[in-house]
Amino acid sequence: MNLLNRINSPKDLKKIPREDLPELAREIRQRIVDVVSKTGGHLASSLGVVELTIALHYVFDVPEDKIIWDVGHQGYAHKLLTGRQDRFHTLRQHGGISGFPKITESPFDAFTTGHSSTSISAALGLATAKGLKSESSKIIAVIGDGSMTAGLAFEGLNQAGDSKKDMIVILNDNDLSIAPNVGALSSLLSRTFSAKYLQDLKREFGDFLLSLPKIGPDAYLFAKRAEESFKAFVTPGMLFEGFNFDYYGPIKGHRLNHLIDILTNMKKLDGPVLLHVITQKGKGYAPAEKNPVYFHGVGCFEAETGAKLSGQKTAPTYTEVFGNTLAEMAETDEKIIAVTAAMPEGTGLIPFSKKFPDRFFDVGIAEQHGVTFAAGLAMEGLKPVVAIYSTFLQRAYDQIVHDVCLESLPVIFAVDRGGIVGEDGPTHHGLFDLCYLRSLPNMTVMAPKDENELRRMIATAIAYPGPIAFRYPRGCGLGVAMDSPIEPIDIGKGELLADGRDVLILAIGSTVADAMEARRMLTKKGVDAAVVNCRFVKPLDAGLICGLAERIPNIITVEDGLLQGGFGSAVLEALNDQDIHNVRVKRLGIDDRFIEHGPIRTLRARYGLDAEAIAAEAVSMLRQ
Ligand SMILES: Cc1ncc(C[n+]2csc(CCOP(=O)(O)OP(=O)(O)O)c2C)c(N)n1
Repeated sequence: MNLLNRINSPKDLKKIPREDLPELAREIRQRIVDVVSKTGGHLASSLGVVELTIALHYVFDVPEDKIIWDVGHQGYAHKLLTGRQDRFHTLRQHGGISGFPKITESPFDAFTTGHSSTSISAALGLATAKGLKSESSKIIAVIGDGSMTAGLAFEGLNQAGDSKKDMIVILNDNDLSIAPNVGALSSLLSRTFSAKYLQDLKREFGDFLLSLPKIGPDAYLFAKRAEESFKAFVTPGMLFEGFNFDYYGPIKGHRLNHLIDILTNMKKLDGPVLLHVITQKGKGYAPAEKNPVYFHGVGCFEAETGAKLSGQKTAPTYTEVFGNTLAEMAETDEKIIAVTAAMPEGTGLIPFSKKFPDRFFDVGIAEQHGVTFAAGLAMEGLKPVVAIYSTFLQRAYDQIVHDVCLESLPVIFAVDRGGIVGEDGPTHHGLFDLCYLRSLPNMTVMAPKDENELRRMIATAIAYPGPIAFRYPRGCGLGVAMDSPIEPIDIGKGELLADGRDVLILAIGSTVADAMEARRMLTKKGVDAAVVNCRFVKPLDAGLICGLAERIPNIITVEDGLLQGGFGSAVLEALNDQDIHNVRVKRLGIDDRFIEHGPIRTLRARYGLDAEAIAAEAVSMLRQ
């Protein structure tokens, strides 16, 4: 029938008769699977909200009305219905459309998202502003049950319920975060069955009471009140009604007619309302329905079968090395505890969680809580290892400062996805960690040059008596041999990998391999470069660096991160503090900007962090 091709904006969607909408949903799913199988992306979450997205755009008038997609990873159907069909095949590609809503990409995207649990706060901000401007648009936040576990979501609910602003929160409940959702909220939400059972009971009992002569209506009223308060103890509605939201649901999220009727009614309501919608993650694509965890965020696959397209994986990923090493070390050290914030697969902690279920904690999407929870564990002499992606650890900055560093508690931070992460783009690049961690008193910050050094840094961290972080990149290691037993590294000791006369390249983490490659290129051009694997951003090996700088005054620092306050800045400070002024220093890194999405190698080349860029910089420095 090809209905999707006729839709260039939500106005076109409204022209499609209701009875054809299930066919449209099928076409949207087909398109999403076709494209994501080639580009990779967040498949299962997007498939789960196809009907909800159609219904929302059918009933509301975007862009005047605003829909905020929490996290935004479920927004593919929204992109298809809001004028981005012709570019949808460029999803997550360099120069193509983003994998998340982005206000600079489309006027139909009401808020830029990527990190979870911001939608309610943002919606309340928009609703408040609309109120002050006497505008009557509808504001809708769509938030998953996983994202609802974050404190930020409850901070939003708390103010929204009190302010009584007109806004609609749609709780998209599929019982899953990336992994199965965790915590008390999750078990409360899964009581939907008992809620339905209770509603049926209520209807029957009410009919019975009303049928009683004379006392019937009074008894009914009394029973209704009692029942309301009883219901409040046992249904998910209790929670949201406690926040002054009018709670509706739970309703089935794949019945289009039903959804459209309910949303049409909700459009007429004032004040804060919450609609609880039950959806299935991966809906309509059998492989994703069967394995929604795998298809949450997936690489390229065969669309027919869902089978993974085998890339050339030459070495284990840093994440795998971290997870396996921690599980190995935990066998002989029972104080080691692993903490993840809703990312057990993503952080490589599944082997640990299976071997040591009592020492593994998934705290939900609650990075702030996870860090302070770890501080509590450390107070009791345990060795908590908090594994959080660089970008999400930003959430927990005050907890790192106030609850960990202030009293120098031995909490270990395994900072995964440090540096440019690729197709997820600016909301997810881990560009700030070296800057934000190195500025903290008592904190030690390391970055390994390869996966064997990552193992050594894990051992170093486990043995260290204060706060310590190691940050490592997304993707495969270099395929190096692994030492056994694992030797810790002396704190603050860098490593001179190659000596030279002409130029001194100071590298950290994943840039060390590029620095060595640049050295090989330079040798061919007759340039003799020294390369240091600095290992520590804090404490920096100032002795080694300054000693070399006195001999080789042309210095290049290179880091996979932001320049301001990062590794190169640390080098400049060290040179200055040791009164070494007769040097030229060029810092390579990301200069005061957010960078777009695209393949890691493409972005590293574009922003001058790869071997070619380092070599070119050395040549130009020597020419001057
Ligand atoms: C602050 C933050 N922490 C972690 C993540 C990684 N993350 C992306 S989606 C997701 C699960 C979201 O679950 P839910 O809200 O239920 O949405 P679903 O995918 O199940 O539809 C997580 C943990 C994130 N985006 N932001």
